[in-house]
Amino acid sequence: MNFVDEVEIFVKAGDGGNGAVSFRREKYVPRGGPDGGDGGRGGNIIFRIDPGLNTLQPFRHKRRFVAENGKAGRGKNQHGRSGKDLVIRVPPGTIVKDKETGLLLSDLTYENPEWIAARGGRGGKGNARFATPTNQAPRFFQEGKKGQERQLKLELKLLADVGLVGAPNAGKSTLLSRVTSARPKIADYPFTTLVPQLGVVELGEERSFVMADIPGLIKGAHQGAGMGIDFLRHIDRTAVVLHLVDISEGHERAIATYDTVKNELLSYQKDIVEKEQIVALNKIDVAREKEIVKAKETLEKRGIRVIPISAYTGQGLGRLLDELYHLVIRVRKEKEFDERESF
Ligand SMILES: Nc1nc2c(ncn2[C@@H]2O[C@H](COP(=O)(O)OP(=O)(O)OP(=O)(O)O)[C@@H](O)[C@H]2O)c(=O)[nH]1
Ligand SMILES: [Mg+2]
Repeated sequence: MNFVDEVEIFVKAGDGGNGAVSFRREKYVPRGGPDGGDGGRGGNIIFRIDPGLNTLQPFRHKRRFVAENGKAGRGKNQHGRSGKDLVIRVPPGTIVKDKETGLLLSDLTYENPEWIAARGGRGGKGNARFATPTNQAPRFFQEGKKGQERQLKLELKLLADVGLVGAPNAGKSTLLSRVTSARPKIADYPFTTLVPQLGVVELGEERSFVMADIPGLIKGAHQGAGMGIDFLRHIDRTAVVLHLVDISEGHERAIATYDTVKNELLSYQKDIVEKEQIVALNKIDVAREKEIVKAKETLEKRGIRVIPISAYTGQGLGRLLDELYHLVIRVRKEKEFDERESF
C-alpha cells in the first residue's frame, strides 16, 4: 500500500563566475592599472510551496535541477552578472531529506513556505582587487566557487481529493486501476478491497488529483456489517465523493443500492453527504440504455450530477475525470483560502 509519494532528485546551484585579469588601456598611458572585475554569484536552488500542487508526479519527468552560473568579470571593472535562482515548486506538506543519510532537511508548509536547498558559489575577485603598492600590476584573479550540489529525497503524504464509495462489486477498484497507476485487486466477489488504496490521476502537466478506493459498503455497515465503516475516515478530508453505482442490473436495483450506501454514509457522518458529489452509473457496457436513462432521470430529479461510464471499456471516463478535476480545484481553492485565513 503506498500512501506516500516519493521521488529522488539532484539539485545543483550555479557556480560563481571567475574574476577577470585586465589592464586599463588609454592613449599615452603605456601601462594602465589593473581593472579586471569580479565574477557574479551562482544562482541558488530554492524550494517554494505552491498550494495548487498536491502530488510529486511532475518530478517523475524531471529529476535534475541546475541553477544558472554567475558570469565572469570583465575589463573596465565590469562585474559579472549573478546567476538566476532556480525556484522549484512543491506541494505544501513536502518533506525534503538527504538521499544518502535520510536526514530531515526541510518540512515545507504554510508556516515554512521557502527553503534554500543549495547555495550558489560566490564570484571570484578580479585583479583590480589585488593591486598593492608593491604589486601594482597583479596578473592573477580568483576563481568562482562551485555551487553546492545535493541528492535529495522528497516525500509527500498523500491526501485523497476524491473518495470512491459504493456497494461491493460496483467497480471501484476497476475504475482506480483504469485511471491511475495503482494496481488494486479486482474480482467478481464482494469485499475484494480490504484496505483503502490511493492512486494519482494525471490529466496533464501539473493537472492531477488523488483518488482513494475504499472497501464496499453494505446495509448495516455502520453497525459493523461487511467491512464496517471505520475506513470512511480515509475520506473525511477528501474534497469530492464519487459514488459508483452498478447499473447492469436495472434502474430499480441501482437506485435501491444508491440509497443504501447513502444511508450508511449518513450514519457515519452527516458532513460526508454535504460534500461535492458525482454519481457514476457504471457497467454501461452491459446495461440496457432504457435502464441507464431511467436511473439518470431519477437521480437528476434529486439534483444529483450523474455520469454514465464503463470502468471496464473506458466509456465516459474522459468527461468524468474532467468534471472531478474541476470540482477538486474549486474545493481546493476554498480550502486554501480557509487555511490562509486561519493563520
Ligand atoms: N462489464 C463490466 N464489468 C465491470 C465494470 N467495472 C467493474 N466490472 C467488474 O465488476 C467486478 C467487481 O469489480 P471491482 O472493481 O473489484 O469492484 P469493487 O467495487 O472494487 O468491489 P469491492 O472491492 O468488493 O468493494 C469485477 O469482476 C469487474 O471486472 C464495467 O464497467 N463493466
Ligand atoms: Mg475493490
